[in-house]
Amino acid sequence: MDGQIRVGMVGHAFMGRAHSQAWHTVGRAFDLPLRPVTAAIAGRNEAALAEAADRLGWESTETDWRRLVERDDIDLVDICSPGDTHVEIALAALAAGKHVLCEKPLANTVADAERMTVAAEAARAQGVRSMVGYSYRRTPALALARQLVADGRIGDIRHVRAAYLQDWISDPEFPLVWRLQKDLAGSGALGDIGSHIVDLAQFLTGQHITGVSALTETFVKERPLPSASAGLSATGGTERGDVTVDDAALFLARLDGGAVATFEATRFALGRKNAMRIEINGSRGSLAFDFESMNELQFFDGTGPAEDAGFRRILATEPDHPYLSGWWPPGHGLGYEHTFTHQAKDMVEAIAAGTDPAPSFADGLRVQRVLDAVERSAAASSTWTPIACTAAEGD
Ligand code: SOE
Repeated sequence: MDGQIRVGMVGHAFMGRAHSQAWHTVGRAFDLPLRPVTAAIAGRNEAALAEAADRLGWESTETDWRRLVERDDIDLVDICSPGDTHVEIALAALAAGKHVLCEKPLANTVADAERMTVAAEAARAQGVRSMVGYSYRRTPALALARQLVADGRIGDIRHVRAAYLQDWISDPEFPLVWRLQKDLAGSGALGDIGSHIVDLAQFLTGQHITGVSALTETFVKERPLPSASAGLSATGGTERGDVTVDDAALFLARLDGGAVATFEATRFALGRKNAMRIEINGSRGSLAFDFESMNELQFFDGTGPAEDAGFRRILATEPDHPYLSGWWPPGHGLGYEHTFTHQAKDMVEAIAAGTDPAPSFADGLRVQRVLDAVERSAAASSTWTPIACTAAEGD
């Protein structure tokens, strides 16, 4: 690769923007063994693609991702397109000997995730590396939390309590974007944001989810189509379409190390913008985190004297904290985009070292199995216990 790693990215919406920022920034923040080059960007609409390439800083464009994957001057394919496209692009890229970074969730189904994992493991034998983009693991405060758990600082894990709360689709007139269509997104809040907290719970505890009991709900059953929502059609009405995904997913889980867990994912929590929260209670202490205060980790050390016990705030901005060597003096803080920069750093370093970056496609498949189990549990009514009330109690 003559000191470079040439990236070809598919997609240029929100994730395309975040990944572009990361590829441009990572070499300025960290000393890397290979210099990332934003060589090509692929998208379907030529005009929008040209504007994105200019704004996001990509050297060339392809209106067909297949040509991007086949180019000899591309070393790594970065998949930032909707979930239904992941499997086909990843399989083609791996077969072409390209390293692959794929946005989350890995796929829209377990079957597709299995195919991607088999292909990734076969390509690995040829030195091809692959990773799935659960970027929140690379928040310094959460990487620190993982270290504290692994070091036994909170003892045996009893509880995991995770919630990912947003509110960007609480307006019933918000259009029927791809994240609200099952054939494109695979699921709703469950796969879009629930996948993050499933991955994090397993990453932070080092334990795997072995079973779930779940319920899901769709609050708004139909929405204006994106094209119609831009204005009224000739008849004065707007075309509308059915929402085919969950608006909220809540589930209980057991982990293989003995912990019990609760998960909640919704995009209807009015006032919560990107409140990805996780708390871990152990036999010797607890950890708590809220992404809306992403530089901070709350730590309760249960081994100290009672009179001055309490949660203390760790400001994860010290040079020794994970990833901080590349950034600013203590207290200056990082943001959402830096988790993607750290993701790019770890991917480039793994490729240069010939090691396997994490989370792997196999890790992504484990998350996919949990998402699938949640949907099957929610569809079954076997564990649901309705409460019958008398007239006197009010129905
Ligand atoms: C929308 O809910 C979204 O953009 C997710 O798709 C991302 O994975 C998350 O990082 C932010 O919110």
